[in-house]
Amino acid sequence: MKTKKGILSIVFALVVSLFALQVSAAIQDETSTFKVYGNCDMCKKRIETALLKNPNVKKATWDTKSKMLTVVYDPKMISLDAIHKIVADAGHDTDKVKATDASYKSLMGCCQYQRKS
Ligand SMILES: [Cu+2]
Repeated sequence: MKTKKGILSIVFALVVSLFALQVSAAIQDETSTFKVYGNCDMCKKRIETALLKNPNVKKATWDTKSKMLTVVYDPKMISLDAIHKIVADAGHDTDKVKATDASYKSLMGCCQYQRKS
């Protein structure tokens, strides 16, 4: 009888700690805001869609006016560098990673934002 109770309390403790882990995982999502070059609503859709295709990106919002991207992601599963890379691969320069000329040129004319160099 005593061991049965012991096992039960261990199982109970395990269930409680698993639940706590899940809750803390949700809390540990990180939010980052950085500059992404683009022009219009089509750029917005392209940038956000490319990011949200990745299951480790929870939220992605690009502001057409300020050109700032706010992204919520799981830092244990994806790095901020990888997020910059996704945006650059879609054809949009970020303040850290530049898109390749080929992916920039594949953008529609109205989306070809002014580049620095
Ligand atoms: Cu555009």
